[in-house]
Amino acid sequence: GHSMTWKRYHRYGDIVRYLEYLAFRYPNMLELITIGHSYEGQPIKMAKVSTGLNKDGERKPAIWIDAGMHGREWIGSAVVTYILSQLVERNSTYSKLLDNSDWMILPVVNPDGYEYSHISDRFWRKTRSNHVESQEDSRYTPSNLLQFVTHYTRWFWTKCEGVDPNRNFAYHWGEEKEGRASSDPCHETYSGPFAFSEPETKAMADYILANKQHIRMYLTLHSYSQMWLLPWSHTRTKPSDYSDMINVAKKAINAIAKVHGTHYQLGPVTDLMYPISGSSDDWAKGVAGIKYAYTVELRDRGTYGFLLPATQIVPTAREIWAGIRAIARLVTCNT
Ligand code: 0X9
Ligand code: ZN
Repeated sequence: GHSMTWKRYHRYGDIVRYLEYLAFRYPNMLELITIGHSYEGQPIKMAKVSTGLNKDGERKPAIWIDAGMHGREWIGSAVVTYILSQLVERNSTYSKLLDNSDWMILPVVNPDGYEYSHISDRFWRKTRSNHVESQEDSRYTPSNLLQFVTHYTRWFWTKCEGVDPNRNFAYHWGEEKEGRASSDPCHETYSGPFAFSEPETKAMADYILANKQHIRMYLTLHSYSQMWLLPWSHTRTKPSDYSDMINVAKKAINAIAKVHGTHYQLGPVTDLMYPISGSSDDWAKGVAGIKYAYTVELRDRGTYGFLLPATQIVPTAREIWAGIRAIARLVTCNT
C-alpha cells in the first residue's frame, strides 16, 4: 500500500515511496529511473510510463513533465503525481493516449530545496549546494590575501547557499538579464559558478539529451501566476516556429478553462514576465531540440501564492491534466 493522497502536500520521502509503490504494482508500464543524486545525496527519481513499443515495433514519442525545480513551489509536484496516478492507476481510461505516447515524469527536480522548504524555510527556492570552494576569488595566493579573507568572512556570516536551477542550464547561461539572473551567490536567482554546476540540472539534462529523439514536448511546472509561457526567455526574438507553438498552447489553455473556468494567460516569457538566462525550457528547445517546450506557472494569481491551500491541489491538477491531454496527440503525431 501507500499513503498518497491529494488532500495535502507531501514530503519527498512519501513521494518516492509512492513512486516505488507504483513501480511495484504496475511493473509492466512504469519504470522508476534514478537519473542522478542531489547535492545532499538524495536520489532523483523519474517515472517512465510506457505500454511498450508501437505497432511498428518502435519506441513511442514521449512527453516530458517535470516539477519541483524551485523548493517552495509545492503545487507542481502534487500536480504531476496526480497526473502519474491517473495515467497508471486508470490506464484503461487512458489506453488510447498510452497507445500513442510514452511519458517521462519527474516530480521533484530539486529534492534538497523541496525538503528545506518543508523543514527550515517555507520560501526556499534554490538548490542547497555550497560553491564557496569553487569560486575564483576563494583560492588563496599571497597577493589576494585581503580578497581571500573578505570572501571567507562574508561566507561565514551570510552562508549563502544554493543555486537557482532555472538559471543553471547551459544555454545563454550567465547573461545577467535586467537583474533576473545573478552572479551573486546570495541572490535568489544565482546562476551558479558555471552552467550545470548543480547535480540536479546536470542529471536532468543528461537524461533528456540521451532520449531527445523521442521527446516531443517538454513541460516544466512552476508556480504561481497562471500562465502558459513560451520561449524564448533569453531574448525578445521569437522562435521561427512560434505560431505552431502558440496554436498548440491555445488548445491547452482553452481545455484548462473548460474544467473550472480558470484563466491561464498565454504568451512569451519576456512579454508576460521578464527575460532570464539559463532556463530549462530555453535549453530544452535550443539545445535538446524539443520543438514544444513550455513553462507553466500554476495557480493561483497571488491570493495565496506559494502557500496555495491543499484543497486546490485536485482542481489544479484536473485542469492541467485536461490541458495536457488536449495537446498530447497533436505534439506526438508524426509530421
Ligand atoms: O523565474 C523563474 O524561474 C520562473 N518563475 S518562478 O516564479 N516559478 O520562479 C519563470 C520561468 C519562466 N520561464 C522562462 N523564463 N523560461
Ligand atoms: Zn519556479
